[in-house]
Amino acid sequence: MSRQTGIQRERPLPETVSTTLEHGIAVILLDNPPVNALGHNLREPLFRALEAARADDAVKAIVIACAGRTFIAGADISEFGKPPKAPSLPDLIDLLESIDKPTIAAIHGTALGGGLELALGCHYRIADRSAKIGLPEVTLGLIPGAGGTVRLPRLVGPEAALGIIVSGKPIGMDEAFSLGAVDRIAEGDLKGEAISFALEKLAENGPHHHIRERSGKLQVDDAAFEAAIRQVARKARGLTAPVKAAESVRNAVTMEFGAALAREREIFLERVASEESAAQRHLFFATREAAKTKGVGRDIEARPIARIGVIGAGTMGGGIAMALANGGIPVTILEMNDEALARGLHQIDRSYAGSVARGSISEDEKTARLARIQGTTRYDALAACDLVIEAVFENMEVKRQVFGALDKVLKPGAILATNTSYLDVNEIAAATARPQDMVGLHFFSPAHVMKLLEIVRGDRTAPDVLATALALARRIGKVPVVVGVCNGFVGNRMLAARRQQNEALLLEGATPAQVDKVFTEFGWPMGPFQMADLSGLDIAWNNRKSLGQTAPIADELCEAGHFGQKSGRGFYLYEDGGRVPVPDPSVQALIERKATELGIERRSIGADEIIERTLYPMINEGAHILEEGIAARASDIDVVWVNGYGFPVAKGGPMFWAERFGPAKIVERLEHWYTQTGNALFKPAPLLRQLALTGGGFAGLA
Ligand code: T1G
Repeated sequence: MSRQTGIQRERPLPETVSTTLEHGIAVILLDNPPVNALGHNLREPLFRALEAARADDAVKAIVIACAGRTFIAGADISEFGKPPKAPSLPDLIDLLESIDKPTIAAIHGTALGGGLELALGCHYRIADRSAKIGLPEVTLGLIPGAGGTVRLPRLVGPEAALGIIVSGKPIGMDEAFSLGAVDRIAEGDLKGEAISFALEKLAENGPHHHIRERSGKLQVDDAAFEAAIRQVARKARGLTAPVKAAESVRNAVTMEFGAALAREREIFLERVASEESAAQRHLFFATREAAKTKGVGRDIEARPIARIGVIGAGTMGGGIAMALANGGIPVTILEMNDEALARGLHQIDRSYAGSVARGSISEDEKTARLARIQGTTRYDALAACDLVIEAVFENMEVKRQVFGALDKVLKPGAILATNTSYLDVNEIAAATARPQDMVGLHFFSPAHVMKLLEIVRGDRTAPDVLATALALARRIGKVPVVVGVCNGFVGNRMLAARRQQNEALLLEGATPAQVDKVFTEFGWPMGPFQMADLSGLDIAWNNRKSLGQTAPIADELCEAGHFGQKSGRGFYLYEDGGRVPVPDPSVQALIERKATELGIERRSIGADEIIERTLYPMINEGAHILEEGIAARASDIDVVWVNGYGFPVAKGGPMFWAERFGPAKIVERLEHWYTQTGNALFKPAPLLRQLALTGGGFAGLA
């Protein structure tokens, strides 16, 4: 530390930046694997390299390029929330904009977040045809913090910039080039073409304009632009970042460049400090950690998967077949008879027709996906499959029969998977002579939409079977979490804990609509009763019956054939086959009658009590799941709940949310409700007690 300057001087950083001079062009190469994140270890040497290139008369132009699989994938997310180190990214871009020599960003892989912002600090951008560019900050609860919301509107126009920024989705080169975000598409050697491009620009003899000097594209149709911004708020589902990002894009249009930039930075720093962004940053890393599982290192090779069989063309089987076909995988779907098969294939066709009608896929894409799905009623038609996923009725005997039959027809090395949502995978595996080739692949309804895939590791599941399941999840765009065998695995086991209290709350005085309102205000897309109606009350009913458990209200609804949306009534009424839940007076009467029969006095119940009696038992069950090693990390539980059950991303998942106020508070409230209700559900898990005593947290457990 030099006392005069007060700037921290640390031990020399590994060389992540090197400069070569070719034909008077300084090529500054960044090399900070795995994704050239702009951490301090890259910013500092890059700053020095740019200063040197600016000062060096031999340098006529500058190309910034990256080694490895991608251009800069953004700021280093792991640095957020820590004390900032100079130079910052805005410092770097200010330096870039102080350089009059042509500066060119040579983009391959992805230029995301701060990586694109740095490229926007250059005069020009050249990119590989396969490259993608984007500003995904909103997916981290942030907004671009180094000029993205101010420079991109000047380059591509405010409307296009707004779309790119609030969606957080990267765009490809055709779109980027047509918008003017990149100046040239490289068809071969990117670095070579970037140098030729620089020489071309030099030959044009300037001037070279930085984006900050360009305002030609800032004209907007005010009414249309304001309408687009209002639409952002409607679509944000309560998340703050997209709304703030839209506000910052508007500033780029209405304010002077410097003022808009300063305001963007203020909003960015507010977002960095927010709980919402902390939660979403937690989920970024948690999702990547969840894909790592003990005993399945990079050295374990996945088995090749060219064709997949699906058994059952019902709601789950059909959705799974679509998820696979959407991922480019040929599928053979088996049903017991032609009629059931025709019904299943018709449902798939209807679903794709709906996507075409909504414009989410083209007619050609529909045809291509349908062409990948073949139907059969014969088991031997599955003989060529590398993997078969069973999605039949949730009954152990039926499952064992199916796997017994599969064991006879499938080739050696084929993988057998069950989509059971709670049954014992080891018991199913025992129905075959190859339990090592058995795994649970638990999809969530609708399977072609929901992101989560619970990969259930049986006692005998081979490591390469797990590696294959993880690779398959990536291939079809699912978020995998590897879990152990227990009833309901991670998600449904915790859901059962919440569901048990749901009924108790209704009997003691709450209404389905009141409970659901508390949940939607908490940030869930829908409440537990509406969700139960959507997924079908009969699934949980069959599970309860198989476990000898009861739920007085839901059981009576099911006995009456009221299974939820699919039968037009459940906890709510759904008129004319619609999806809008309408409170049903007969359900309220049923609840009150049951309460009387059970001698339960009804009273008014507040929102805090609803939250404590539903989410705390879930967290408690989560602690038991960690104790038993069913989940490897608390963050895995968060990934399950956010991607499979709609737990609000702004809260980061149940275990991350619990961490905000700590195990001690949870234990204290659990004990309160245990005293009140005598229900073992509220008995604090030993792990929770231990953390409450030691002051530790879930994050430190892994
Ligand atoms: N910071 C830190 N680590 C990162 C990172 C980042 N930006 N991006 C990836 N990693 C790590 C990741 O955790 C994993 O680590 C490894 O790299 C490989 O990633 C000021 C505010 C680029 C599309 O949001 O979307 O810039 O698990 O498994 O599937 O305005 O990574 O191996 O230990 O995901 O090939 C904005 C985030 C930041 C992009 C590659 N940028 N990254 O996907 O690999 S905010 C982003 C991605 C910002 C400025 C602001 C993807 C990828 P590990 P991976 P992949």
